[in-house]
Amino acid sequence: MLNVPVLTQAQIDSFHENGYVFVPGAFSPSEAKLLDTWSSDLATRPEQVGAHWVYHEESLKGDGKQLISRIENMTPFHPGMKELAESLRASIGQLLGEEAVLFKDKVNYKMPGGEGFKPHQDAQAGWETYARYYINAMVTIDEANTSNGCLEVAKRPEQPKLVGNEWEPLTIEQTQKMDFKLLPTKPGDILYFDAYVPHRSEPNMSDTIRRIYFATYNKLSEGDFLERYYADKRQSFPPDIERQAGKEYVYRV
Ligand SMILES: O=C(O)CCC(=O)C(=O)O
Ligand SMILES: [Fe+2]
Repeated sequence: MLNVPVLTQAQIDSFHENGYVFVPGAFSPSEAKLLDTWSSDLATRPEQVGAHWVYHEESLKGDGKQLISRIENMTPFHPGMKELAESLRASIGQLLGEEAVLFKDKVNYKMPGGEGFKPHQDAQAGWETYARYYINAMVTIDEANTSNGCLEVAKRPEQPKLVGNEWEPLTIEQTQKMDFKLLPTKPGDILYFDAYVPHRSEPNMSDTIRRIYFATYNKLSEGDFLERYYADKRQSFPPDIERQAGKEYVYRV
């Protein structure tokens, strides 16, 4: 069983001031080990239509290796991952000031040779079509550091709003005044951040895997969008095994 993290008032206040709050060691080493086991289990399961969604990428190391870049839509298929998403819901509710509901969940595997992420706000990925506001819980599975592409976070606009366009990363002009800070993290650490916090990360050119779990929640009072979100995404950016030959699918944000 995973513990249910509970935030202090100081952590809640800090989140409201900055749009994010970092909670080191929120899960114990033995809980972090469970997340490691569950993510490895998912990565070795056969890929099937109608199960969790697996996306691949070609290694940047030039060896032609096909890597798992991420696995999404896990909670209906994996009781452990469902428990993880559920265990974070209460603390997200503390930050939202009301009951939270899961919007989407994924593990970014960022294997050796895995690509980084261009600077963006998560809400740029079309999220405003569904609810008005979201908070992510980012749980570190493997140590993330400067050599394997840990997250980097910049200050968000005072009011939560988009500073860039939907469906494209932030531009050089939009990021030139931003100060991205490296956030090396350890297994079991949680970063809570809202959908307007600019962030990015470097590719992983090291020899160690860097898996991080991301679960995104919105206010239950705005609606439960998980099924609709994945139904829409299945049309525009389906998992690799559901893709039509000859059709091009482009990852946008
Ligand atoms: O895994 C990372 O380094 C960042 C991922 C991210 O920002 C995203 O998936 O939206
Ligand atoms: Fe992101």
